Amino acid sequence: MTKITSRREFLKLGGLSLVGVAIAACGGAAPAATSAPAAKSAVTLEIASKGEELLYDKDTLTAPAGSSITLKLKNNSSALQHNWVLVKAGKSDTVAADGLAAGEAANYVKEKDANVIAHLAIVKPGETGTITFDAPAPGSYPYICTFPGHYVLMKGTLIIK
Ligand code: CU1
Repeated sequence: MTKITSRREFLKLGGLSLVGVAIAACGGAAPAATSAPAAKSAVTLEIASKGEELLYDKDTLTAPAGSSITLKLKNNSSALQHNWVLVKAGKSDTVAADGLAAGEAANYVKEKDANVIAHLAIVKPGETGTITFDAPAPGSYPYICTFPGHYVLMKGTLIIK
């Protein structure tokens, strides 16, 4: 009787210790997963349209390399629609033309355009659009509004350094 009891006790303890091992394994994995990715510096860039003009209020924006950029575009117009499209150097004309061809349903940006680094959807009058993206490699990148007729005037440069 004593032996059987002790075997039961043994099995109980064994079972409990296995549960303990399983919990310890889970507990050990969780902190590693959360602490693994290096923290990126986050920057917020704010830009707005200039009243009823076809202009952004800033022609230059700057952000550090390796940062996570949150860009906010406030549309200050009461009637005009705008977007914000970050393009690869020297590709503004191409992106604007392709955006025009893509049309309103595509927010005037060609789908999966390899020349586009990041872009907002069309921002309606009085509204604010927000997008978060990883800073591209150090350099200068043009940003443009691809709404029909705006691109020629509505542009600027994002400097990553
Ligand atoms: Cu615009």
